[in-house]
Amino acid sequence: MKILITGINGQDGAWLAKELLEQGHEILGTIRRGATNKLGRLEQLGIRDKIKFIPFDVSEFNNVFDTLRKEKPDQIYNMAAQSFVHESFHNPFITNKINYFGVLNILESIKILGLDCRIYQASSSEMFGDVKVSPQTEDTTFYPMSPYGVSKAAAHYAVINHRKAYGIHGTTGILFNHESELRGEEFVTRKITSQMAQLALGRQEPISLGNLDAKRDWGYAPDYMKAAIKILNSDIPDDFVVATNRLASIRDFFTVSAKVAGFEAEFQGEGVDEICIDKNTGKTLCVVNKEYYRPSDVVLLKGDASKIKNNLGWNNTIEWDTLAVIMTEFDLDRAKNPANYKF
Ligand code: G4F
Repeated sequence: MKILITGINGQDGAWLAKELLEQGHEILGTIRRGATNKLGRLEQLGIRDKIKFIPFDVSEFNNVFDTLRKEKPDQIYNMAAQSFVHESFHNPFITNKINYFGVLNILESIKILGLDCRIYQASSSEMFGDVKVSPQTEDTTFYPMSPYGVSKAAAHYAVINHRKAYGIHGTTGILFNHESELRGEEFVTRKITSQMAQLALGRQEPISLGNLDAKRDWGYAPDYMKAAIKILNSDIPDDFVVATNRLASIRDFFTVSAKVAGFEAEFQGEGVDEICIDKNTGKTLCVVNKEYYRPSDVVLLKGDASKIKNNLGWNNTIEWDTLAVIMTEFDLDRAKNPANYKF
């Protein structure tokens, strides 16, 4: 099958491409013009040379329309996004242009061209926002708490609307936070594990973090990309929550990562005065910095993935504590042997 992945150079695009290549598919990957120097994740996975790259901006209708008319893919995974929630408060218009208008461009192109093409949209648990019930399911009401959450909710409904109005095979995966060794270092898990590795190698400057009280349901990105493939290949187009149904705080994740790096984390103080020290040496591992607070934050997210488990036979293999170990071990080795790593 000919499969087009937008945002192929991100964490999810890279893991997804690897899985689909292993299944024998032809992969086209769109990247923004001038971003050819940002293919480190694909190099790290050893798949860069197996992908046909198309310079493309998902927010430009003409780019999308011309590409789909020329390539006529059988399937599209829309992984292109401005995916950093904090950044969306500073750039709400760009966030919506990419995250909402991007998917609308794809849907409208499929409709106008009359393509027989399935689409998977990367929806997000951030749409649930200020949650009133827990765990969240496909039927839980959205209360987005960020311009990112608003843009993803609009995109989610656009897919559902095109499915119902025009019969397009549009599917969505409402993915809860998913992390891996390929996660960007601006996200809290990878920020912790990459900087924890530096602390283990002797760095003195502590890690600066924001809201330590936030709780998330963290899963493993490769597991979640297997879920995305199951969702798109299901004969009835539908929406599915993908989650582990386990909750941990930023402090919990930090504590496990610190242990792997040889520290015993002890949190002291409150609010902006909170710090974390290594109990054995007194070394300061973390301080709180207001700069990383958001104008409004999501307190907790925990998903119930019963629907995808029961209907499509998906299961996660890794939960947050194992994930913290995998990521910290990867970053410790990367810090010691940087020449072995492309990313
Ligand atoms: O790692 P985060 O930046 O992820 P966030 O905001 O939950 O979003 C991620 O998951 C979504 C799924 O729900 C995706 F749709 C989205 O694209 C992205 O992948 O932050 C997690 C929590 C937040 O509550 C944040 O306030 O960690 C808190 N936090 C505390 N200190 C921090 C920091 N987040 C970051 N990025 N950096 C900090 O220093």
